[in-house]
Amino acid sequence: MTSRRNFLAGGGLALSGAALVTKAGAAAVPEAPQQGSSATAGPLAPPNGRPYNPVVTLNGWTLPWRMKDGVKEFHLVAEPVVREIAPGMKANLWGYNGQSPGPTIEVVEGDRVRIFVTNKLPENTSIHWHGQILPNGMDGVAGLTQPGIAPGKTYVYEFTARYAGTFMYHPHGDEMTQMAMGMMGFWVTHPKDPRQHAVDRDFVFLLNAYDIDPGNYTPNVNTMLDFNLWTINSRAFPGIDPMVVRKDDRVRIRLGNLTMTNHPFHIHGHRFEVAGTDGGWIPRAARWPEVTVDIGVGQMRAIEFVADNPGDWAFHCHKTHHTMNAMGHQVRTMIGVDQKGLAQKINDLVPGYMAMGDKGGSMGSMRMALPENTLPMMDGRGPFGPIEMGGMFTMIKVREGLARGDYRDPGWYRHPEGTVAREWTAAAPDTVRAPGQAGASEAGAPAATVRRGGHGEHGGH
Ligand SMILES: [Cu+2]
Repeated sequence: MTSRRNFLAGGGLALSGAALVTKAGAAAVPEAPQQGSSATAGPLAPPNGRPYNPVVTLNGWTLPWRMKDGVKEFHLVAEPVVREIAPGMKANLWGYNGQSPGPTIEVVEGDRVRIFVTNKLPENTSIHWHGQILPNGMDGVAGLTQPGIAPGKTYVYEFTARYAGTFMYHPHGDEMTQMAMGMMGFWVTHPKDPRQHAVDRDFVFLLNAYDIDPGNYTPNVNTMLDFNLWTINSRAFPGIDPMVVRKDDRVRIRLGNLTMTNHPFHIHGHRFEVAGTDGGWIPRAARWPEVTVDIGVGQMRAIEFVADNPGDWAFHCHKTHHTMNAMGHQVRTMIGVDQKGLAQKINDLVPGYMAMGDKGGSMGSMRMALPENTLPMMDGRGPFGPIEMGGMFTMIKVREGLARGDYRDPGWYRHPEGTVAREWTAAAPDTVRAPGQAGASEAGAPAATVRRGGHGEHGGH
């Protein structure tokens, strides 16, 4: 309980699971708990029902339920929310129960589940339970299996969670708009036997993306591919918490992709196995090792590894534009272009103009005033300077001796003596061409490598 209290200190969880039961026990519709904090809430130990090993939602939380006549009752409220994407930028989104994404729903295989959905949006909505095998009329496709839920109305969905696995929920009503505005959530159905697939730490998050021009607060919902904020649970690094794990913990990370492109997620310092797909768990003998897993549009993946290598390890989408925050994609490449005079002239017309780097875009050398409500392309600071990734990036912090259930940020890794890459200060040897390579001079001296005063210098011949 101590670690859970630590998590919620400063958080905005209005109701605990216990309060939910006592306050709303007699009401027809259970109360809808709200979450205002974007901190990672600790695992929600199940207060009743079958036992399971709870997950941790990165920069999110799990929705409490009440048990009524053997049925798990949840209440989701679709509503406008304000989500801080990262310190310095907020977005007007649509979500559930105070946040986007909505809270994670956790149930156990075989559970009877009843979900009340209240619509506080200005237009019709519905909820599709992505990946669940359920009666057709509970599938949540507006117009096909039910009428849209009109503003102010509450609908109820009821089905049995039949298969253990990793799932999502999202609207199938004006979905282009509603998903671009952040309407989505994670769903985990745990196995009946909590010893099955048991891990020490089980993280979940959704991949999502927004297009919000600097100075604006509302996403452009017509954008199809050229998003400028690639996010994990509607957070961009450095707004994303690290995944803290104890050395030798068995770790699971479950990811769902509700963007309009694929995301190849890459881990540093560890190999993992792809353990679960959209269809459920992969038998042990059929799992395959990877250091990158591609998560296609609309897909879910669960990866597992033993965190046996201490350190602060990057975990990120490998599309290089996806580890940037708000960036313009129409900027011309200026590498190698001398802009000295040009920047001065433009500065006379546009005060504060910064020429794009003629040596590359490394942020260490680029600082400029930002417009209101946007993020620098890369903004995190590490122990060695600016961290040159943003967006869909976070870290896995592997440490010895953490307590079970302790997810507090342990600070930066302290490297053992002699284990950090360092500057080489002794003389470097001359560059030598590979033998037989075209362009090598007859004398065998390097032809393309210009050394001052050496054979290749032009002057004096
Ligand atoms: Cu990506």
